[in-house]
Order: sequence, then structure tokens, then C-alpha cells
Amino acid sequence: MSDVAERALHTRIARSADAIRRSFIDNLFYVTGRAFDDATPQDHYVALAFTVRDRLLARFVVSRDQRRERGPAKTVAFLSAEYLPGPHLGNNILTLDLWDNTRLAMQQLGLNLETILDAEEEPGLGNGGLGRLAACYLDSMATQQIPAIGYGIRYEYGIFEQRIRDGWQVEVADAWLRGGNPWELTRQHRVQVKFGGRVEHRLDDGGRSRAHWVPATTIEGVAHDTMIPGYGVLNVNLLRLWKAEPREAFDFGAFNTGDYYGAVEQMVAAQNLSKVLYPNDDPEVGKSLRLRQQYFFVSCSLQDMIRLTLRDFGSIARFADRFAVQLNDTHPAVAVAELMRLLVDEHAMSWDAAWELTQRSFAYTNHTLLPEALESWPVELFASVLPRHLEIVYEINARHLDDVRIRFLHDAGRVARLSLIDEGGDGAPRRVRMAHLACVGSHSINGVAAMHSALLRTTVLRDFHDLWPQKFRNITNGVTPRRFVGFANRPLAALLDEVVGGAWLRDLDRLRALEEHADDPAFQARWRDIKRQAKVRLTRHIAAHAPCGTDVDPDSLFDIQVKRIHEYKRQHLNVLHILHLYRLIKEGGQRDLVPRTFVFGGKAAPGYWMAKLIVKLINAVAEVIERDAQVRGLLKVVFVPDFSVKSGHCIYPAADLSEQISTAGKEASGTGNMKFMMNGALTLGTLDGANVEIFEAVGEPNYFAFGKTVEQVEALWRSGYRPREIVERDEALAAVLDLLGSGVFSHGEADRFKPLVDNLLHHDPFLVCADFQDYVACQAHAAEAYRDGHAWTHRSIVNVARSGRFSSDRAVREYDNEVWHTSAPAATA
Ligand code: NBG
Repeated sequence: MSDVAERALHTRIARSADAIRRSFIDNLFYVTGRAFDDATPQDHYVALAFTVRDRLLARFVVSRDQRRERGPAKTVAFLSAEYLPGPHLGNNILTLDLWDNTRLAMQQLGLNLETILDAEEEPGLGNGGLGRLAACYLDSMATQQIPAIGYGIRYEYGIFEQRIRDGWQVEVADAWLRGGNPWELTRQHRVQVKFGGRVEHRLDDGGRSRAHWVPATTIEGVAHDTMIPGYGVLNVNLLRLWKAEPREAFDFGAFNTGDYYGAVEQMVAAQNLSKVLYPNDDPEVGKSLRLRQQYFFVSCSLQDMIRLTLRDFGSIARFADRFAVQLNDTHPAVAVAELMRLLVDEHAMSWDAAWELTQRSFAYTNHTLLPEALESWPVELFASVLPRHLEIVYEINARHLDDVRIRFLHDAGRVARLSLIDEGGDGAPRRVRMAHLACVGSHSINGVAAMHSALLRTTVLRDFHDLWPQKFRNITNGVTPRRFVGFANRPLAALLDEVVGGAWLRDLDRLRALEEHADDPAFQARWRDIKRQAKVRLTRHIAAHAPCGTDVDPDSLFDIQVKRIHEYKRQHLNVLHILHLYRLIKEGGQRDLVPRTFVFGGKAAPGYWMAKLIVKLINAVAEVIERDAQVRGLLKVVFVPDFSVKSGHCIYPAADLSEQISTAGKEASGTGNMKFMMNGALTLGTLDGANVEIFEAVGEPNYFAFGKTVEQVEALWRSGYRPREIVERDEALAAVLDLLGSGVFSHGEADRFKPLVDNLLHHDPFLVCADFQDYVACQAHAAEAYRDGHAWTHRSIVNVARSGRFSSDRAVREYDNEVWHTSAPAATA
């Protein structure tokens, strides 16, 4: 931060504990209307949020002024249907370097900062890793001084709140806005978005055919901005979320003809667009509304970018110099057609010039190989919502396939595979393939871990790779160390400050210097003490929130798996191992096991029945184990309800062992694996996604690897996989499946988990049976390793020391150097 700017900040708004205390008391009164003595923790939160926001605004204004002085800069427009930023208050206090003074100010008032932070409801505007990644990238772009706007949807209801009732997941609506949102600034200008209707083609004055879209409805987008400050720099970027509103509160036409309710209905329909986030992995989502949501936010965002381009450069031809548009998966892929429409139809640009600009602007990140997650829309639905866009998609496709035919003469199969339209057949409808649209419209295509990018090239995007190998690259995901270590694990952060110096939070590679201390007994003792503190903290959280949450032993091995519940992530493999240990104790009388606490957390999509059954299974096993005196002290299973960014803060730091056990080839990257690693957990995992790179970074014996590799998985499928045969050969597995089917975990109701057992015996699509034996052996090996405290601590330190490359700072710099080419200053640190 420059001196001048620093002074400007200080004069605008004071940062001392005194000043913070005074602002807090003012805000408590003027914002919440409460006298000090009547205020609740929620009121304290609001008052402190405004106090911090005032200081953030001061920085925002300075940052904006500086930017204006420098002139318009190329900006990243990050288009994402999901963001999981987590609670803002604590992170902003840390980022603005106000921690000590704020804590002191609260202390002086007899208040506890942690209790206040705990009152914040986080914006759950995403499902899982993809949305959290978007939030990590915003944090890192701000810190790396890459000008950026994150564009998305301001869902009124985010991801549901998960409660556990009788072991089952129950979904409760997430009314995160009910207490207001101190962090957002509502902007005045509104953007119009059209839907449905028809297209007319008329000749313009120059005799050129022009399309005129006559929509059935028009609604408006209202921008809500959240400031995203960089750490250790003045720069503040924006998260701009669109809320849908009716064009006019009433359709006066309808009102005048007496159709009052019709008019109100339209108003409600408009607001529905940004009402609720769709859960992913859900086979039954209401598709039409989702397509509308995607188009809505994309259109608002592109119109906003065009406005800014015209404001700053006076010419739309400069669009690609003003914005690098990153498509976070295919959810915003309709942007390719929308930008073409805006350029050609509304700004009278020629098709070729518009296409050149479009391809120069867009880049696409793919986040999954799972075929069911690759989006496509029935042509009929697409036509009814976006009639003009369908024409544009057809035109893009015709030109694209002409190129393909020239390159690959007489290869009809390839043409069909590369087409933006899946022709359906056998009764299946024709569909628009969104990943194809994204690939054709972008100059860069990347996967999210080395292995995933390699698989993309050889599987789902193989034909595109044949066509344009130069478009392809890998950019391995990363996570922000500010939130996940700096804020979530303050004792560890303090130790790191002391040992490697404070710069590690902006330059995570500096942690490498920790390795010098990895064998130092005094240092190790402090390391272990910090881990234990974190475990005690999690123990308290569990006692307050989890069923079966009492008497967790902080000295047991904390073995943790938190992530969305999905068969490919194989929480059930973890459960089978627990049942195996349970049997060893019950039947073999084994008492010398390393005491373990298995912690699970994660949401199942409301319509994904098998995932919900797995949640029930975990809770059922937890309950039986809880009641069984024979295993007490050795085994404990806990399901932490409502896994979120917020609960993650106390979960990641507490882990000894991080479970990353997806079937090889299924997890694109994973990012929880990185958060655990940064907090000193050892990974027990398959060679899948970014696990492979974690393994490369730490090597043996600092990682517990098991399971079939991608090649072995493929070979197994090719040779005809028969799980039953494996079960017949593996006594331990057979016994565990019997136990599961016996009714022991379902109050004698033997059929409860039968679908799960049958699925494993007859299909086992994620190779749980094939990996079971190796998993159990690897787990036993990890437990043995845990007995040696010195060696384990050494490994834990090595994991943290080598986590530098998993910082999202590294990831966004790669994007910038290879894809976006903004002129952000070179890395400082
Ligand atoms: C998820 C992958 C994860 C990955 C995140 C972020 C989707 C579609 N994909 O493995 O499953 O870490 O994206 O890239 O949500």
C-alpha cells in the first residue's frame, strides 16, 4: 500500500480500538435501534458488520480513485451461477488487518468477538466445491490485484439448511436474507432481460437482414454489490449479484382491463427467477426455471460489461480489451450466444467481427467428467425460452461444422459428435449441448487438476482436442489460505507468522521453510498442542450440534470426510471400513486399536435417494456404536449436520486424517483435500483429481495412497466387473455386507439398507468392493503410523510446508498469465 493511499485511508476513517468501539456503539443505535443493554448477539453482529463495512468502503473508494487515475484496465468477468463466500465479517476483519483492535474494542465493551462472528448467517449461494472455488478465486484475484467482477445470481434462498431427524436428512429453507445483509450495496441502474416470444427478420435501411426479437416478457435485473478486499493491498474488487424484478410493479395494461391478479402474478413470476438455488446432483430439478436463471444472469452481466466498455472506450469493438470472460462450468455458457446477439442484433456488428470478439473474450473451465452433469437443454425448451438464441446457436453450428467437414472429410461420426446439437433419436428429444457451445465460443479450455485435464482431452472433449489442441490447458484448483488457515486456524497462523514471517499469507510457498523445524521436539510439541486445541474446538461444536455428539475424545485420531454426499465420493466405503473395525472388536475382542473418531459432514441433494440413504446409514451406525459399551473408547462416529463454509472453519483445522476416497477418474479436483492439507492433516486417498498432485508434492510416507488407478479402473470395466465375485473371495467384505443387511443398524428392519447392499453386490458402479481390501489395509497402516507421535507430527508439518502450490493465488496467476492477460502487477510478496 502506498504511503499516500495509506494516509488517505487513515484520515478517512480511523482504525484504532477506540474508534472502532465508538462506531460500533453508534451503529448499534442508528442501525439496529437498540440500546446497548437490550442488544442481542444478532444486533452486535449487525453493528460490527456496519463498523467494518464503513472501513471497507473507505478502502473501496481509495481503490476506485486509484483505478480511475490509471485509466480503464482489462478486467476479469467471472461468470458463475454459484458462490459460497462464507461468513464475511471475520474474513474482512482479518483482511483489513483490524483483528487485534476489533477484539480489544469488543473486550472493552464486555463482548466476545467469537460470539459475535458466530451470529452471521453465511450466503449459501452454491452447492459445493464449484461455488466455493469461485469464492476462493475472488479472494485471490483481489489479493493479486487482478481487476475482477464476479457476476452471479442473488438467490433469495440458497442451499437448504440440513437438519438430521431420526438419522434422516431433512431440508429446511435457507432464509439467509431474513436478518438483512449488511454487506451488499443495492445499485440503482436496472438491466432489461427478454424471454420467449418470437423473432422477426426485417431488412434494415442498408438492405441487410436484421433480427428483431419480440419477447413475451421482459424482466429487470438489479445489481447487488459486495466488496471483495485483497489481503495486504488496497485493491477492492466486486461480487455483483443480480436480483430479478418485474419491469414495472404492475402491468398497467392488465390492470386497466381489470386483470389485477394477472398483473400481480406476472410480478411474482419475475421475482421467482432469482428466488432459489437449484441443488445439483438432483435428477428432478425444474429445468425450465434453471435455464431462465442462467440466461437472466448472463444477459444482465454482458449488458453491464457492454455499458462499461462503451463508458471507458467509447467503442464496442474494444470489448475484448476491456473484459476477459471466464465461464465457470457450462451454467453460464449461453453467454456465447447472448454476446453474439447483443453484438449483431443490438449493436449492428457483422457476424464475423462479432464472432472474433466473442472467441477472443471467452474462456471455459470444465469441472466434471460425470456424463450426467454435462448440461444440455431440449431444443424445444430452448426455443420457447430463447427463440433468437436458438437461431444463433444453429448459425454458429453450421459454420463450425463446415470447418469440421473441411478438416475431416467423410467423417460423419465426428461431425455428429462435434455438433452443438445432439440429434436424439429413439424417441429422445434433440438437445443443445452447452459444453460444446462453450468450447466453440472460447479461446481457452481448461480442466481443474492435471489428471482431470488429461482425461478431458482423451474422453469427453476428445474431438475438440483433436480439432484445437492449442486451446487446451490445465489449471489446477487452489484455495485461499487467508480464510482456511489465517482465519480458520488462528493459533496455527500465529505460529507460522513467528517461524516463517507474516508474508506466507500472500506467498504460501514460504511455508517451505517450516521443514527445517519438522524434527525439532520443541516445535513439534507446539504443533501438536495447536492440533489438540483445534480438536477440542471441534469437539465443542459437535457437542452443540451433532446427534451422538457427546464425549468425543480429543486425543483420538480424528478421521474426517466432509463434502457433498455422492456415491462417487464413496462415503459408504468409509462406513464399510468402520463396520469392519466394529466387527474386529465385537467378534475378535480386539482392544489394541488406535482410538478413532470418524467425522462426516455433507449435504445430499434432496432428490438423490441413495445419497440420503447413505446419510441415514452413517447416523444409524453412529447410534449403534454410541450405545455399545464394548466399543466405547475405541470407535466413535459423528455426523456434523449442515456442513457449510462456516462449520468448515472448525472442521478442517481439527483433522488428523483427510478422507479423499473417490473412485479414480471421478473427482475432477477436490478442494477440501487442499484445505485439510494446509491445516496439517495427512491425506488418505485414491490417486484421483488433485490428490495426485498432493501426493507428488509430499511423497511417501506423507500420504496414504490406496485403490485402483484410473488405468486399472478402465481395465476392470473392460474385462467385465463382477462385484459379487470379489465379495465371494473376500471374507471380511462379505461379513461387513452381511452385517449391513442384518438389521443391526435398522432396529431389526433388515430391508432398510438392502438397496445399498444390493447395489454394491450387483452393480457397484463406483467400485467400492474392488477397492475395499486395499482401503482397509491402508487404514490399518495409517492407524499404526499414528501411534508414532513424532513421525506423524513430522509428516503433518511436511504437508503444511508443501501446500504452497495449492493456494488459489497461484491458480489465478496462472489464469492471468495464460488466459486473461490483464495487466495486474507482477507478484509481490
Ligand atoms: C466440482 C468437482 C470438484 C472440483 C470442483 C471445483 C462441479 C460440477 N464440479 O472435484 O466435482 O473440485 O468442481 O473445480 O461441481
